[in-house]
Amino acid sequence: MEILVLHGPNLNLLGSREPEVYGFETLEDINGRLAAVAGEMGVSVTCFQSNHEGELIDRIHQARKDGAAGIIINPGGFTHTSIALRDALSAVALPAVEVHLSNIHARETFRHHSYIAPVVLGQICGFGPAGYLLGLRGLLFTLKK
Ligand code: CA2
Repeated sequence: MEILVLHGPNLNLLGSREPEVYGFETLEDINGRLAAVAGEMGVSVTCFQSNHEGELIDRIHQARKDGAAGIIINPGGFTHTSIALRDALSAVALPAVEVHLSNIHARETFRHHSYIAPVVLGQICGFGPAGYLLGLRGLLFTLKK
């Protein structure tokens, strides 16, 4: 079983800036651990990061054709702005989980609202990189039900 993992804008900077908010791990570290844990759980992950809304949307459209069973997405700043990303997730209709490293509800008020949350199975935030592993568990729990 194949799971698509999408990382939105600026997440390529992880590990290099703002460690007090986002920690010291790089995106490569996160993807590596996720792939290892996915392997132990008998599934595989394909990870993709983009700073461009359209590229993320294209990957979501492609997910079904690529045989993905579900999506884990950290939409980054697009969480709070992108109706287009939400429409893409809604249209492709694959089970999806929204992940954030930080607790967006404990930060600035403009981060409290997510356009994505209503079209995913659930939202995980505030657990740092472990959130992706929790998201994978949640997604697989639903897929294997
Ligand atoms: O907490 C999260 O995972 C966020 O999705 C991260 C986004 C932010 O806009 C969301 O509100 C919450 C920002 C990602 C920026 O990543 C950086 C990483 C290192 C240095 C600077 C930015």
